Amino acid sequence: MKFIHLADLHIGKRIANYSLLEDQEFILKQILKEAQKFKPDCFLLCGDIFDRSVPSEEAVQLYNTFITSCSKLAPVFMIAGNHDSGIRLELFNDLLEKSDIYIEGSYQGQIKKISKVINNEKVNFYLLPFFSPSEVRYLKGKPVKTYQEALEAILEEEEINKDDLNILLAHQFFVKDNPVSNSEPTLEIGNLEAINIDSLKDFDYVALGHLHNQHKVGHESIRYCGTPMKYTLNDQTKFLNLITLDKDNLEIKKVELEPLHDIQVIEGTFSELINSNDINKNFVVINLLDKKVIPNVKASLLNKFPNLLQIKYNFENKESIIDSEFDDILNQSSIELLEDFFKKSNFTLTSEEKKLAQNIFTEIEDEIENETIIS
Ligand SMILES: [Mn+2]
Repeated sequence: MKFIHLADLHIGKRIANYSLLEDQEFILKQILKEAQKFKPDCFLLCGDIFDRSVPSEEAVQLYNTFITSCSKLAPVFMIAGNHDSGIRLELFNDLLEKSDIYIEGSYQGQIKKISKVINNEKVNFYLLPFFSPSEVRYLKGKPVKTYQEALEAILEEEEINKDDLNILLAHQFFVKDNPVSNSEPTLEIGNLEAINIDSLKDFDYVALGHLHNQHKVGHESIRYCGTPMKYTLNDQTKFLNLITLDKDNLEIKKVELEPLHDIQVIEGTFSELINSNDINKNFVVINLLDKKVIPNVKASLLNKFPNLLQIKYNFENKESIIDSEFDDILNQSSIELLEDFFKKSNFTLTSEEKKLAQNIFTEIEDEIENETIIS
């Protein structure tokens, strides 16, 4: 059988204050294009479909278009991640199942199992949304404390028929060797949620979501597919995972996904950057090599880098320079500051505009003075 493994779409996510919807739409269209060529037997979506539990209208629209398009090509299996609202995600799921869209939003005390016959082979899909130990404790009535114990309690009662092809969808933090697994608890926060892969050995493929860079966990068949686009500077190049699986064979074809805008670090002096001919629409962090603070630097650089995330200076004693600049500012009159601001943005105020601004400033200053007297 053939399938496409996706996770961590985080539809509706923003970086700094920029909406990524256009970028996400661009990537999802690429995925659909590849899917049309690959002709999968199903799509697996392993959680963090949305970035927020209450997504924006635009995010819901994009989700709607994408899932509808997927379901026209093949059945869709979906679980909720820790970012999703399980209840919202699984809205109308009984009705959607009639259209071959299977969504499990929250763990109900038993893993949702859907069986299909694909290419004369019985395939069981186990849909396990993100869970916490407390939910499992409550639903199973067992004193589980860790994520590890919770998963063991969940899988204990599942009968997995090894003659069939068994695929698990999950959204947790899996590691090859988990130091927390046995008796010795550790205080390392990063490991508290970790679950080792020992209990996954009965599955032919474990489709994971949660970690954003794609990698296998111990075995080729236990994998995080990663986000379909970069969400941080540290993210690696993104690939779509086209998977062919049968009882004794696993083949993973990777197709590079081209982002609409990349995320990158750019280095240079202010004058180099501002005099470059091109407009760079990537999401950029700029390392400025200048040895002093440039006034209005962000406003100016935004003209060349409209998706500017952050500006960093690389010299020491920055504070003292900023302070002396503050002194300059304090010594200037309002109208001088305004003229300066426009000059740096390449505008010159006409004498008429200057007069108008001066009148406004005088009015405001008078008002402030009067207020001070009254109070
Ligand atoms: Mn995520």
